[in-house]
Amino acid sequence: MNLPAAELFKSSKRIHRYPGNPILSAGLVPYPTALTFNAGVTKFNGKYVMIFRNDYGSAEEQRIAPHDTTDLGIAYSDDGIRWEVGPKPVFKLRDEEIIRAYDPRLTVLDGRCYMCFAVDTKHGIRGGIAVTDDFETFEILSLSTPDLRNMVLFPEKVRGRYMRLERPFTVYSRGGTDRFDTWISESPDLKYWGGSELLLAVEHVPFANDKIGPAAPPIRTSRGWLTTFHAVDIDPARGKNGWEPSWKKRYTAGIMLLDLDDPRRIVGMSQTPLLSPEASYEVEGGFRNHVIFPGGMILEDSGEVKIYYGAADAVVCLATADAEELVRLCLE
Ligand code: BMA
Repeated sequence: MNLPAAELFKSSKRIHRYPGNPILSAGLVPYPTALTFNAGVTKFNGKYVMIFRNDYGSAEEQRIAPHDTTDLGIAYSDDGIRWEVGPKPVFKLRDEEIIRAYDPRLTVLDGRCYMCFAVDTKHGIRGGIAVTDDFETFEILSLSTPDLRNMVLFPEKVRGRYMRLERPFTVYSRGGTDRFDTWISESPDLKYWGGSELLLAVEHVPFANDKIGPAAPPIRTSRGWLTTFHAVDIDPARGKNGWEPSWKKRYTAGIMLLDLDDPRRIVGMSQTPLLSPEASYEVEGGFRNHVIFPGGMILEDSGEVKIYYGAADAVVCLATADAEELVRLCLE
């Protein structure tokens, strides 16, 4: 399919932005914050729970100490739309070696809540997995070798194995630039990971020319594991577009369907983005404009899917769709 860019980068008609977006922004947070985005969202013990990335400090402060400015905050909701933010951040990693943890993704598995997150260290970016039962105490189960981030867990074991999608940063072997792909790995215990295989390569996504990677953790449907991914296109002609002097990338959200019994097999993938930056809160006023980054996906009993996404690296937004329609979109 060779669509002109104006057509290729349109959001799908099958997804609807919540009219009250953004659902979470700095103004709702009762402690110092500048940007609240890239949240993991799940349902746990009957409540919606969100853990969001909290970057604080002004543009100038971010430039002076870009890594001393991130922790993770928590918010709860009864309807998945109106959120109440907890009184203080719940997760922060920082020591001699570790600079910060960010971009959480939540998965409830066997009654416990697991959180994948990225960790900037002085020797590379690592992917972490922690588990919590109360959102106060988190036990870290594993930290990957660098460079790896954007890990998401499947909500069930498949053929007795825990599964995750992940995005290594293969810089040397992919030509010295961003050509990053989505991989899949398995584990007997969530600590030791192996059996890794390439799942989706960037060159197979018509709306990416830079890199791709997982977004929100997959959900089970009768036709397969439905999962979003992030896709990045870069245009050297782009310039200042946010807080930074120059930002040339655009982040869209794609969607694909993986085989239920063998998620290493892609059953179908939409050839155009599910969500592409279009709304004002996605294209202006953010830290990096033209960024959409899903971090949470919830399937309701009604068949409605709620997709939570970071917009412009500044706020958390909600979009909804019908699960069956998303499956159809992947299979067309
Ligand atoms: C990636 C990560 C994300 C962010 C995105 C766009 O590299 O840092 O947290 O949303 O860039 O800035």
